[in-house]
Amino acid sequence: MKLDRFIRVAIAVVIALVFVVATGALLFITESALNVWDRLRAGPPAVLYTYIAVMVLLATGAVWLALRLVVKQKVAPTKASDAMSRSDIKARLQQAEAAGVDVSDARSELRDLAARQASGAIHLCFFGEISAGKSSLIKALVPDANVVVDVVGGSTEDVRHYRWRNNIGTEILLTDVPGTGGHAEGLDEIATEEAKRSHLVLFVCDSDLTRAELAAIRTLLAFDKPIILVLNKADRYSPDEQATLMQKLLQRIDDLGAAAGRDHVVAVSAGGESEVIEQRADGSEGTVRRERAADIGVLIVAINRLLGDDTQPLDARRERAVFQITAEKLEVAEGEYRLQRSEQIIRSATRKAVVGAMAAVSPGTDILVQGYIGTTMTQELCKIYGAAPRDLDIEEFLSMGQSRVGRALPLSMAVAGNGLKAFPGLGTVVGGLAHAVAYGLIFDALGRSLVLTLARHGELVPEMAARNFEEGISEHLEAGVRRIAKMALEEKSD
Ligand SMILES: Nc1nc2c(ncn2[C@@H]2O[C@H](COP(=O)(O)OP(=O)(O)OP(=O)(O)O)[C@@H](O)[C@H]2O)c(=O)[nH]1
Ligand SMILES: [Mg+2]
Repeated sequence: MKLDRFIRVAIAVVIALVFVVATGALLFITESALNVWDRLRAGPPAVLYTYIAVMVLLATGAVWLALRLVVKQKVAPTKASDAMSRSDIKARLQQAEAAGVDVSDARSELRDLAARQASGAIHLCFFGEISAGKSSLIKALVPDANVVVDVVGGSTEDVRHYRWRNNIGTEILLTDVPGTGGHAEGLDEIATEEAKRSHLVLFVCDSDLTRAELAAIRTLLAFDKPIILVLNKADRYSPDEQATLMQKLLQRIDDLGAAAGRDHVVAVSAGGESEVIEQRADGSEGTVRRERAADIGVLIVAINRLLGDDTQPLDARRERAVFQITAEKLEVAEGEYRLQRSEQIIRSATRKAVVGAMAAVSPGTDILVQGYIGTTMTQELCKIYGAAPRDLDIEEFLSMGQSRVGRALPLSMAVAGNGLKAFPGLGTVVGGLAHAVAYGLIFDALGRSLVLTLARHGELVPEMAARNFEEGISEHLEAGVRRIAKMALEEKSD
């Protein structure tokens, strides 16, 4: 009780003291300020204004410094899905190219678009699962074309264009692409990309839509593609079955948010030939080829309606879709570039850590916090990923990492010692060398866990990066040991 009272009195005394000091300071500052103000007003105005300007500059500088230290600067990443204008995409390409990113894929996409726009042709892409009858439909529209049609799925293996003119003489290119869902690798991507580049997609199916088909339609809609859903092989269904199926298809694409009018879902028969087994008059059996009648009138009407007289809006939509593809390609290239550059940065930091540890007579364990290598590596990696962390965050991350290094060092030493044994002719491993490899391994693991965090979150979240470092350390140590042991031996022999 007595102690409590004593503390209260002490606090009261401190408050009184603070009050006296604060009042004194306030009086002092006010007096000095008024003094200076009076003198300035008495003097020439130029001095007054210069004085004010200097004060404003100093205050701005102080605020800027404080903000830089405390406030996170978040660089908003540009997403490929954001709508982009031609100048946006060109600016992004130039910027990326200047940074050293390989933008050739993205550029060739824009070159292709320019060539297509110059030709003025409208591209209609027949897209769908294998054997749905895409090539057959093209053959029905352009009977003279040399289109490959086969009962065996996967007959179309590349992208081909066929010329067709509609009733008002519009120059149209019908694009046949490989069917999706086949076994050949990479064909689905080729087909999907080509569909995204077209003005209009004729999504061909031959029954109710599967989960994969629904997903494909969703992808195309994300690129703002106008779609006509074509139910082919209608000859295989009775009128009742066909009506039920059409109702279902209309509902499905309505659910997906696509235009689901009568013009957007049509039932057709591509025709073509089929082989049937027939019994001859003498009782023997034989295969004969039968022509199937084509019935694609509704498809032609739907295409003509959708194209309309003015193809300008379709052109604009196609252009935006291609910009989106370009941006996605650029993002992939940027991702590869980042990985490559991060690898270089981590290697260089690791090498410095190895060299530093070998030079030290007895290397300390506080290498992460004291050394500049950790700070520089963190800053450089953040820059590559467009993150601008506060200095405080970098410090926090390194000191959190440091506390984990203490625990990881014995493991790291053991892995390093083991790794060095793999190099013949070394004899008994020198302690200093094992130490150097152990430090190198720690930097390597630190860099890799940081890259993981940056790639996932786009910014340096100290706790998360430190946790990634802790969780991934044993895996990273094992993965890097041969490389870093070799690096240390090279340095030693230099
Ligand atoms: N019954 C019936 N069969 C059809 C119809 N259209 C196409 N077929 C048959 O379906 C099979 C596949 O036709 P394709 O035109 O090669 O199909 P595709 O979609 O181009 O196939 P891939 O190029 O392999 O993806 C062939 O045996 C065609 O004869 C149709 O309207 N009715
Ligand atoms: Mg085909």
